Amino acid sequence: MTYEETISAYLQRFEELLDRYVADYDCPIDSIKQAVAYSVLDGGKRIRPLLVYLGAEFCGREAADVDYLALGLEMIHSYSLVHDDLPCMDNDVLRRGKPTTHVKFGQDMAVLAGDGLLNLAFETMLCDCKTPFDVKAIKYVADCAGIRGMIGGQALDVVNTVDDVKLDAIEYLNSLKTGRLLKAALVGSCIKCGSDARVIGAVEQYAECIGIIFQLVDDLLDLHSTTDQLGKSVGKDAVQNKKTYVAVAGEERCRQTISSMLDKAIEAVAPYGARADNLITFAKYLTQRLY
Ligand code: GRG
Repeated sequence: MTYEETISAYLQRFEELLDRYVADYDCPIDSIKQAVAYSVLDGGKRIRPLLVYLGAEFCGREAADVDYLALGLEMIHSYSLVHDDLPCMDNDVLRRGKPTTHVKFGQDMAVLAGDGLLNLAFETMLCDCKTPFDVKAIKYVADCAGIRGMIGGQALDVVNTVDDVKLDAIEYLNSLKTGRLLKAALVGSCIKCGSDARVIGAVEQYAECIGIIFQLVDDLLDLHSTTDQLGKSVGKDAVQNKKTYVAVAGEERCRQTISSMLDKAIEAVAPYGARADNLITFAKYLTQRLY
C-alpha cells in the first residue's frame, strides 16, 4: 500500500469506529450525549489517532491493537478544543468549520461535554487494559494530557500576555500545550505495543520534533490563511496579545526551525529502515500543510 492509501485506510477505520462508539456507549441523558457527539464527530484532521496507528505500525503491530487508545486520544484532544474555545479562554465561535460547542449548546453544556469527553477517554482506553504495558501507556497519556503536560501549557498560555515573553518560554509553552498530546499519541502507542527503551527514545525524539513543526506551521497558517480555509478563527493571537513563536522570532527563522526539526525527526527514526517510512512521510506532510 502507498502512504496515501495507508493513511486513508486508517482514517476510514477511525471514523467508523468513532461513529459506532459514540452512538453506542451507555448514556441515559440525551442532552449531554448530543453535546459530546457534536464535539468529537464530523471534523478535525485526526492527527492524534493517526499517530497512534503509525506508532503501532512502527512496532510491527495491527491497528486493532491500538483502536481504543486512538479513540481516547481524540476524545482528550476534542475536550481540550471545547474548553479552549470557551469565553473564559479563547472565546471562539468557530471550530472545525462549525459553531463551537458553547455557541451551539451553551457554556454550561460545553463545560460538561468537555469534562464528559475527558472521562470517557479514560473509560475507553481502560476497555483495552490487560497488560502492564497497557497500564503504562494510559499513565503516560494521563501525564502528557495533565498539569505537567497539555493543561500546564494551557495555564502558561493564559498568563502569556506580557510584552517581553522570551522565545525559550514560548518553546516551552508550545512543547506542553501542543507537543505533549502528540507525543502521548505516538509514544503511548509504542509503549502499549511493548517497545524497548531504544525504540521509545527514538519515537520520543521524533514526536518532540513534529510537535514543534505542527505548532509553527499552525502559527504560520494563522497568519496566512482565511477562516474559510482553516474552519476556525484566524489572527486572534495578535488581537489577544498572545506572543507566538512566529511573532517573536519572525517568519524566516520560523521556517528554518521547521526545516531543521524535519531533519531531526527523520534522523531519529531513519535507523529503523523501511518500518519508519510512513513516519518520515507523515512528518514531511506536516511541513507541507504550509504550501
Ligand atoms: C483547554 C486544557 C485545555 C487545553 C487546550 C489544544 C489546546 C489546549 C488549545 C487549542 C488552541 C491551539 C490553537 C493550539 C495549537 C495547536 C493545536 C492543538 C491546534 C488544534 O489541533 P488540530 O489542528 O485540530 O489537530 P483538529 O480540529 O484538526 O483536530
